[in-house]
Amino acid sequence: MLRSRALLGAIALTLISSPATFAEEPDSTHADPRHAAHEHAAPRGSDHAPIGVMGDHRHAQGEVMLSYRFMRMDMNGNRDGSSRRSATDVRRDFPVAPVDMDMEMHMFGGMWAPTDRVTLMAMVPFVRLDMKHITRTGRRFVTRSKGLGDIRLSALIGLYDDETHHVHLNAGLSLPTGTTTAKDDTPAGRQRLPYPMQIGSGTWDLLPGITYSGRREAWSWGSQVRATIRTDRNRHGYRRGHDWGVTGWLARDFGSWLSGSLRLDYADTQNFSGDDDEFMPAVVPTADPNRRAGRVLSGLLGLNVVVPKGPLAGHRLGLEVGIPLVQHLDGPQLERDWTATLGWQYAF
Ligand SMILES: [Cu+2]
Repeated sequence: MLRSRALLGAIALTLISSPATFAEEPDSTHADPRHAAHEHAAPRGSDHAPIGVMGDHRHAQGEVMLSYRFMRMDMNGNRDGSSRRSATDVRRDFPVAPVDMDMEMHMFGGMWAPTDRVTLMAMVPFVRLDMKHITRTGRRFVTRSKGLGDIRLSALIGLYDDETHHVHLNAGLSLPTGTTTAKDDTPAGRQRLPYPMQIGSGTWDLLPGITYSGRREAWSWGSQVRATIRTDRNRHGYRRGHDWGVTGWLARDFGSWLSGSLRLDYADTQNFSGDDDEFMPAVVPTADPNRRAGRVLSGLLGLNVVVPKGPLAGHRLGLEVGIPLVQHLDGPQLERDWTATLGWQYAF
């Protein structure tokens, strides 16, 4: 833990103290062109990325933004590699097969910009998971877990801004605030639930990324590369897999207050390292640290709305719905079916 903190400190210092790599601000009366545009033109829906993208934009100095997102993911049926596996297939190798999982998250966010170049962001998730299973004897049971997830703190640090293009670094840290000891009743009694039913990672995780966005007339677009790097094993002796992903979007304004978007997202998650020795991976595939990896390419459709006038002027609503186009899982593992994110944002 100490080693991880020292490492994080060193990275943070490097980021803050290397001005040579950052575009110099022209002068103090001339803020970043992105924000200058915001001050003089009415806000547009497409000023922000599709709502499923985090840390896509910065704010002008002194600005605060509050946000709330509701996210849902449905996972139904198993997959091994890129082929589907029925529950009967899975139960040839395991006494218990997972058949369906629903994930819901309420995510509360805050952003604040101490300077035009740097925006700080905090995200606090509350997660609810439930998983349905079937045993070899045909008995069905459901396990549930819920609670505070891993809180994320980030700094978004401007690297380049001009009239059209914007680039910033995402330097984030995930805190081990989510539980790793969620329990529920199973046919074998009350037990610690397997890996995907645990809310937190139990580790301090680095969240590096880089975000690009651009706009020309009614069109806007952007891309973000992101990763989760686990710095250590948790107290049970495992760490979740590192992951990385890349996303790209294209949005078009329909009038000043509505925009629609298309997005592609690729996510690559590795297997876990180590294991929690309370789990028996021969019983159910979700207890196997080597059946967690996967690569998923998703396509997403989104809408962003900004209220143009009236008492709610400036409030934003976003909706984004996605389906996997290609997925390859180290299975058997529950496959992804669809995701949806509905969000609200307000800056002042
Ligand atoms: Cu914001």
